[in-house]
Amino acid sequence: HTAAANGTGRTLYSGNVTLTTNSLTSGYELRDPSRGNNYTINMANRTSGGSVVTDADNTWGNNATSDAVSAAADAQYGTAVTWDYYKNVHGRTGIANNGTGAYNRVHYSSRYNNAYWSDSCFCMTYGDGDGTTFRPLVSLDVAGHEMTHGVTSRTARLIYSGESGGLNEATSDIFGTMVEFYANNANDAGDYLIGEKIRVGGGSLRNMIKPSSDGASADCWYSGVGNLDVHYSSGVANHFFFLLAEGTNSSYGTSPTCVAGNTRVATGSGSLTGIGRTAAAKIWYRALTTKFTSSTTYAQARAGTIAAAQELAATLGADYSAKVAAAWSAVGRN
Ligand code: ASN
Ligand code: ZN
Ligand code: CA
Repeated sequence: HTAAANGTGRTLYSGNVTLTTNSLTSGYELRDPSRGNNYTINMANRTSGGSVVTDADNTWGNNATSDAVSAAADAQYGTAVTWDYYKNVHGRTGIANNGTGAYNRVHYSSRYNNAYWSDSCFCMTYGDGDGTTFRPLVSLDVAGHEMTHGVTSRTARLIYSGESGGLNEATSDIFGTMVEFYANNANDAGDYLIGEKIRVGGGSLRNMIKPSSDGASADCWYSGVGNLDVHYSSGVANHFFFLLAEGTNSSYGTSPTCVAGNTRVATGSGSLTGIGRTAAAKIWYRALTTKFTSSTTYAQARAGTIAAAQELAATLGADYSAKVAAAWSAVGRN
C-alpha cells in the first residue's frame, strides 16, 4: 500500500522541512513513494533489527536531540534531498540509477561516533554520537557523503585505499557538499566544510578550502600521498574541486598555494577564476561515471576530468578543460 502524503519533519539540523511520507490505513510511515520508497528505520540503540518509523499525525520529531524521531526526520530529509540532487542535476535516478530507493538506520548502537554506507544492505547507518565528540551524525552533508559512497560503488568502484581511496572519499565530500548547497536550507547553508553541524562544541570533520586545517589532510599532491588514510589523501581532490568551482578569490575562504614537492608556500598567491559549483560538479560526475575506474590515480583523475570537461563543452556552454588543468596544477598534480 503506497499513498504519498505531505508531512512535516522537525529536524535536528535543518529546521522544519516537508517530508513525503506513506499513508497507512491508520497513521503514516517514514517511507517516500515519490522517491523510490526511500525509508528510515529506528534501531533503538541496537545493531540489528529495527522497524520503520511510524507516526499518527505526520509531524515527525520535535527538533530535539533527545527525541527518537527527530534524527529519523533528518535522515529521511537527507535521502530525499540527495535523491533530488542526483536526479535533477545529473539525471541519475537513485543510487543505482534504477529508480530504487535506499534506507536509513538511525539510533544505531549506543554512543556510536560514525555513519556509514553499506553495499550489502544498500543502506546508510547513523550513530547518535557519544554526546562528547559528536551529536547524531545525520546532517545533510554527511547524508550526501554516505549515499555518494553508494553511487561510487555503482560506477567507478574506486578501491578504498591508496590514491583511488582518496578519490573515493573526495567524491563523497564533493557531492555531500553539493547536496548541502542544493538543499538551500536556511538552517544549514552550503559551505565547503564537511560535518560542521555534528561536532559538539563546533568545528567540522573536514575542510575543502584548506584541508590541512584538520592537522592531517593533504592540501597538495605529492608522491606518497596515497599512503595517508583515505580521509586525508582526499584533501588534494577536495582542494582541487574548491579551486575549480570557486577560484582563489572566494568569499568562502582562501586556499593555500602548492608548489612541487608539497610545500605550502603561502596563502592567497596565484590566481584562478572559478567556473561555478554546477559546472565543476557536472565535470566530476562525468569523470566518475565515464572515466574513473577502480584503480584511478591522481594523475589519471587529472586526465579524466580534463577529458570530461572537453566532452561537456557544448552542455556547459564553454570548454573548461584549461581551468580544470590549472586547478590540478594549483594543487600540485601537474
Ligand atoms: N563515515 C566514514 C566514511 O564514510 C566511514 C568510513 O570510514 N568508511 O568515510
Ligand atoms: Zn566516506
Ligand atoms: Ca557542510
